[in-house]
Amino acid sequence: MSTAGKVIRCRAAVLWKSGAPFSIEEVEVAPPKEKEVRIKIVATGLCGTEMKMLARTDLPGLYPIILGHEGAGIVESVGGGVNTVKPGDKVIILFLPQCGECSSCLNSGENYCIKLKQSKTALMSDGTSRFTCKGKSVKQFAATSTFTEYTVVREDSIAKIDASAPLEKVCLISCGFSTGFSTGPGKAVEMAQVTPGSTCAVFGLGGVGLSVIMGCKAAGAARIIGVDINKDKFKKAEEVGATECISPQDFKKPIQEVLFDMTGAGVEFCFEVIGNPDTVAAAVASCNESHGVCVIVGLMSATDQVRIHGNLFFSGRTLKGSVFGGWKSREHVPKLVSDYIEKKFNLEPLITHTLNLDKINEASELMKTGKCIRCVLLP
Ligand code: COD
Ligand code: ZN
Repeated sequence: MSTAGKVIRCRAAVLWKSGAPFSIEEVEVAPPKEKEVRIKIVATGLCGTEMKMLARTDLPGLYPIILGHEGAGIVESVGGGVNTVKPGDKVIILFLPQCGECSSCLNSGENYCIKLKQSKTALMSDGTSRFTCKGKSVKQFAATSTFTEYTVVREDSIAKIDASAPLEKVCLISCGFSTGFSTGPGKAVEMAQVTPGSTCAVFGLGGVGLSVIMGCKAAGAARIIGVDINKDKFKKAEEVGATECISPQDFKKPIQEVLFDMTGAGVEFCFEVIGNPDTVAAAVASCNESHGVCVIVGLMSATDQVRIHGNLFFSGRTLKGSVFGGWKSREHVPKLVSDYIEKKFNLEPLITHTLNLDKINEASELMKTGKCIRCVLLP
């Protein structure tokens, strides 16, 4: 029997308050409105960003909320005016929309769609969430929410993908993989333009950092140095392309000096994939004085300030930011999925655990203790 137009009751992982564990609840998911799509989530990854959200205590107005933004699923029904997907289509959820109308969407070299800025509140706190639980409206994280059997998102926040795509793998293209892997040659948008034969360093060897390493390798970098305080991450980093890995805790000197000792002139491309102001400062200082490029991938907290000596830029270093690896989400994600199907890159090394959604607290413990790269949850 069709569920289109009806409220769906299903399971979801609800966070009721700061510091509380996820609670598996029965929730109601309203039908999609104009330009919205209801999706049956098939697979969703637990990303480092969720771990940061779980650790936050400064947002009392955030709860109750359903987290999760890295997901893939199948369209269940569509609201009025939706014409790019239909029920049964396989889709990837996009925390970064592509509205096609804002100045970023209209600029071929940019991807920061204005709707991302707006979605920090939309579908979260202004009564536009499609979820309720125990009579209360439940907020949607990043206008997505994937830790649930069904969700509702805007049409501009999904990408239709190849019908043969294995959703339990390509769900990583929804966030972690694409946020890191953008440095390959010939891409429309590249965040650092890594050159063949170059020397790179990647600070932070989680799922996103490992994807950066894969990108540097694909771009032909000769040397890729992984930096992490958790040495358990080194083996996997080397498996996906790091030529060597170091821990700042093994040295008395600051890590930037260690990197200068190792390379002679500093690294040419450096990626900060942690979201920590101190490692951002160290990453910039690790770069080649003249042409070194440092890209910040990690998100810092709202109050973080980065302290960098101004003279570091005198000789020509560049510091820049990036979101979703510079990809235009709706446009480039289907192609990334096809490239995965054609075995142009691997997602398997990133997926260390696959668990039922009911085990989400176990998954979050694995992330917290650094034992897991990506845990894919199956609702
Ligand atoms: N020095 C070295 N390594 C460190 C340090 C430190 N001081 N602190 C932590 N690390 C290491 C950890 O041991 C871990 O291995 C790694 O850094 C972080 O990895 P994860 O697994 O926690 O996180 P990822 O890879 O899933 O995500 C990392 C991000 C930085 C991308 C994420 O936390 C983030 O900031 N996301 C927001 C930015 C963004 O674009 N997000 C897209 C939507 S998520
Ligand atoms: Zn993410």
